[in-house]
Amino acid sequence: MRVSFCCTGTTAQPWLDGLRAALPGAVVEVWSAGAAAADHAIVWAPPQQFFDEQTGLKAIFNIGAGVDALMKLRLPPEVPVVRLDDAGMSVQMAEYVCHAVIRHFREFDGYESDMARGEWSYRKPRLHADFPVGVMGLGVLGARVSRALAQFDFPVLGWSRSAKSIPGVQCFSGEAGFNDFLAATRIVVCLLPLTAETEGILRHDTLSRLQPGGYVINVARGRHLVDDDLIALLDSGHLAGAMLDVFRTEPLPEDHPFWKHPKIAVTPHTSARTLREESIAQIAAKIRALQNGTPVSTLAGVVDPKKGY
Ligand code: NDP
Ligand code: OXD
Repeated sequence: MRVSFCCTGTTAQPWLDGLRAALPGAVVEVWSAGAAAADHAIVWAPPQQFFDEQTGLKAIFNIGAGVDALMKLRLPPEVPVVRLDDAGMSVQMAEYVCHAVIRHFREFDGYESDMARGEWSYRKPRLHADFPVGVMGLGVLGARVSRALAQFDFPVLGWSRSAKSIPGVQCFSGEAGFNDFLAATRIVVCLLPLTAETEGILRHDTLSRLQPGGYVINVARGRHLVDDDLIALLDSGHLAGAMLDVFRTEPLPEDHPFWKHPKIAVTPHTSARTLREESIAQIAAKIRALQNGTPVSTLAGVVDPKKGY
């Protein structure tokens, strides 16, 4: 069995060492133009040439949860794409989002500014009931984040394509549920995949339906958000702030207004990182299962090409 590794921006050697240890007997190598045909591909942002040349693949493993960049390429038809299914990301995402929500709710950003000025001053306690948090996307990450937020007594709402039932979370679904979801939300968290349906979903007409004093946390993809609409709603006072981890262009260009906006906090696409050991263990287990004849449809994380995630 041959496994081809083609992950842009990733230091290959530790992955190769881990994959070789987890798949004894397999030839695991970094792809280069003209390489021998592989059975399985492990990819992140590969060039189109990779798929043009690798015509014998049985499965394509993406070393991230989001497959939006991959789905834009011409992929071999009928070859399953398998994304990371949690692999240690959901706890990181829960930490990030709970931090962002609590930082805003408890006004820790304000206390940091006070501290910088040497000022000892209290803010009035706020009520959880006044800060309902709405999570867009109730998949592997969104479900974990929703449950974590509910532990802190925030009213939690969730929105997904298909109907869900999560204890402690008021669930809405589909277009029919979107308006009610937005109207009941003050802090919105985006954990949707980027698809034709979700691109630009955080825009003026949707964000203006949030409760006054709304707050935006985008941890999914930069193209979910219309940047100028966010700035307009922050400047008009309808939105109180935003914490953003993902951007239309990454790294965020140095002249982008998000860097200096007083109501925006940015982090460098770090809310949930791919963890190498967990990811290798998950991918190797799936490759072994496929080699042993397990039907691909039973594996977690298989992408539906029609839905695009
Ligand atoms: P999942 O596929 O498990 O979950 C996606 C959720 O979005 C599902 O609940 C799905 O609904 C819902 N959804 C999809 N399309 C629509 C739609 N049109 N309307 C309403 N709901 C919709 O993905 P993950 O939870 O694993 O990951 C989510 C995203 O997070 C990734 O695609 C990636 O972009 C981003 N991400 C960001 C990271 C970062 O570091 N910033 C790290 C990892 C991921 P249904 O359940 O009905 O299918
Ligand atoms: C992912 C990411 O999709 O890191 O896994 O953004």
